[in-house]
Amino acid sequence: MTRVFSGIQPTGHLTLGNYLGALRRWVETDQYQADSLFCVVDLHALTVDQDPARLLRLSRQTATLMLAAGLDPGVCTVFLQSHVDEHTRLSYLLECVATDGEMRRMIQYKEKTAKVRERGGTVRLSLLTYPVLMAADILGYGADEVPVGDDQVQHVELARDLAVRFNQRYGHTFVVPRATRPAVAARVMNLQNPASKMGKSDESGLGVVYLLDEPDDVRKKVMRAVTDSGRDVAYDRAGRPGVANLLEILAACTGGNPESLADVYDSYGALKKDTAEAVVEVLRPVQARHRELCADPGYVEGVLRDGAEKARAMARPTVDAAYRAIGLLPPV
Ligand code: AQP
Repeated sequence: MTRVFSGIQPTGHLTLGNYLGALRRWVETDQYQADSLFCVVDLHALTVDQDPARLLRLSRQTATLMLAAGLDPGVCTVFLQSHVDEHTRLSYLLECVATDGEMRRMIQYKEKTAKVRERGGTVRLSLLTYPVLMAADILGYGADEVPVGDDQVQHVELARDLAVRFNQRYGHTFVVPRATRPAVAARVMNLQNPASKMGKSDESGLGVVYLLDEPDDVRKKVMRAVTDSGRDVAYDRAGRPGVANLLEILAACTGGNPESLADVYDSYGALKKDTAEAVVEVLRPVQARHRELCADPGYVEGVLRDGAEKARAMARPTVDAAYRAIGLLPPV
């Protein structure tokens, strides 16, 4: 059976981008068709400054939302990255096959360091090495597929390169994984700035729809989305990114396709109204289930405890094999 691994960072409140680009596929397809693991990658969050109390809250909230979206611990494994030491054990071994040059070429590293420096902060070493930890997340479980949005494809490529290099140097140890992308909404853009991704650590929340936004806030954000000066509705991602983004969101929420939806609308107003309602409807059941789960925190804790135990048992043999291959004695 195909093995799937993917994760979400608890660096902010989950967004519609996380849902349409990742979470929904995990729920609707991956968990049923594959032996799958889904992880709150809390160690990755520490690559930039975090308020500890907020990080704790967001880790819990992210796990709760993953379950609220429909991940079923009866068919998949849900856990926190920091609960399974195998990730960091393997990460160090992979740092010993990765190069400084390939880390510095990562697009997200360049973008995030620029952001940190703009704010006058210092860049943490872990921001540079984070893609190696992500490679360890994936390779430790022998994942064949990693469902991600566009922004993470380069990191999965790195995981492939490291797996191939390690296997060539030390003998076959790792499965070589591949990234899989959603058919639509692989890159949901910020509603106020359609040139940049809708990200959960964006400072202006106006362009970002959060999974826990009230319906009226969703409507306001979508109705105020930046479009362009044209009048007719056309799907042109490069020339008319704002309208294309709305069409993609609508398509992803209704199961349509953005090109044919463009023919249905003759005004931006009508497109925005239908997009807002479609998003509200997609979020409604997730929010209802989230409320139920918040009333039962013991259940979420239990899922994470069992998930970590299962994940540890799955990763341990591969990480021990990597120890032996590279010349270290695995712990007894
Ligand atoms: N806008 C998006 N469109 C489609 N997919 C997206 N993903 C994230 N944003 C979009 C996918 O969601 C999964 C988990 O994302 P993450 O936690 O690794 O990254 P993030 O939400 O982008 O969080 P950051 O890095 O904390 O936020 P920013 O970028 O604001 O700094 C991944 O599969 C990702 O592709």
